[in-house]
Amino acid sequence: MNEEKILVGIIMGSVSDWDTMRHAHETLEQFGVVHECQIVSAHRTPELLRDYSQSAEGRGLEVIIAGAGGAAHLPGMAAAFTVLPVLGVPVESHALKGQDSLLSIVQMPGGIPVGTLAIGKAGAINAALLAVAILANSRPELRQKLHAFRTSQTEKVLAMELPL
Ligand code: RP5
Repeated sequence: MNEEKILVGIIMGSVSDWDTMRHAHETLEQFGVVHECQIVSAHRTPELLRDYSQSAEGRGLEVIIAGAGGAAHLPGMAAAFTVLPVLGVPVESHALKGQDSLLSIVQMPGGIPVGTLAIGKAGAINAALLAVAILANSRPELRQKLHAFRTSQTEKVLAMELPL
């Protein structure tokens, strides 16, 4: 892509979420999507969360990916402050293996949507792929890259051999 403006914001509640959320970052890198990564905690930096989410649209962001663990309010609160699409990634918690994160993120009351992905690495990768798909609606070169990505995945699976 030739665009230099930041299109996607990846936010997470703690540095401890990075091991999961870096997969969203790496996937966006793979597609050449300009993005930013930042720690924004719903519980510990609520004002920052409000400022970040309220200013995102004006700054030109088109998608927010928010990852959090435990009582994971971050994606829902971000969505409360913006009409941009918010994709929520439940980070795997120690106590409940991320099921608490998943349930905190997924069960939004009707009216404020959060697109909830799978727990952990798969969710982070798919959040980025969904962000690319959203951006690709108005960017043919990104659409092309998505087609190429799918083709390459298909070829890899067709080339797989079982260790018999
Ligand atoms: C949440 O609490 C974060 O998203 C993180 O997943 C979890 C634990 O945070 P730390 O105690 O590791 O900072 O706010």
